[in-house]
Amino acid sequence: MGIVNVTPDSFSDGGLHLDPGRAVERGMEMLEEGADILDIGGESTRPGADPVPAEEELRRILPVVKALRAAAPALLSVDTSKAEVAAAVLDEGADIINDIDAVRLEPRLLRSVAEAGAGLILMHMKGTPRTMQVQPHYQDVVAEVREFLGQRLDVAQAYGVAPESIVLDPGIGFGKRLEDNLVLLRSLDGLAGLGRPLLVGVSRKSFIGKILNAQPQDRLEGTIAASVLALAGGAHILRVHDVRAVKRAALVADAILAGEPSAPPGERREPRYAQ
Ligand code: HH2
Repeated sequence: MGIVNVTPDSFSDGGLHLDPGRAVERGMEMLEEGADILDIGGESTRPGADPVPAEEELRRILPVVKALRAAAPALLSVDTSKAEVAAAVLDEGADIINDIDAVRLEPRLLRSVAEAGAGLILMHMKGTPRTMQVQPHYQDVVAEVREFLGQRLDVAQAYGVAPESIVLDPGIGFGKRLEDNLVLLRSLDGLAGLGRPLLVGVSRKSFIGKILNAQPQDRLEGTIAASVLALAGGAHILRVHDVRAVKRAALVADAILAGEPSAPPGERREPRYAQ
């Protein structure tokens, strides 16, 4: 999954794709690099980020969703927690809603997803982007994340979202200390019992910066290491900025894990969980 942030303030690529033309260009480039899904976002979720009103979020992303829908047969995901935004992008043909809030604030978002027969990503976060890094603390981070995601999975299904449309995400970097992120990445099998595919987003995140003492633009090797280990641990979807590099690493990792080479970039293949 390639990240297209149409924001002025995202932590690693803020402002780069705020112009809709640039965002579409980068999305198309990521598809050529081997992305199977594009995740389009109009609000930064970095720690301490200010919320963006729905109108502004839509102003940023709608032209991008429309243009990519017209130009590309790829799966389009939209990173939003707002029901109004989700309804509007689903009307424009978006395939997936990626909600970092796991639909705690706006459960009516679930009705739109269910009606559209769309995909849904439910992510674990402790608190909100504003508060999440203020002294997060867990007794047992894997158990807490598993319980939270299990509950949100039940709620989504109660609203009529088909279980096979749902992907779960431990929310690396969202209300977690360095050690919590490391434990989660080491223990993805602890979430396998929920029976849904896992998405993992480590790309350029600050836990890598802390280990390497490196700025976001200088975290590629760390991103690749964490992504490959996530794959080996059972992740099905990797959400990344650097599609070309991670895709190539993932193809080699996948071939080792599966015992046979998988399709190179550009050739679509069935997701592993569908086989
Ligand atoms: N991480 C970010 C945003 N959305 N969605 C899911 N499902 N999982 C993630 O790990 C995740 C996410 C943060 O990364 P980025 O989009 O690069 O930064 P920003 O939120 O500052 O735009």
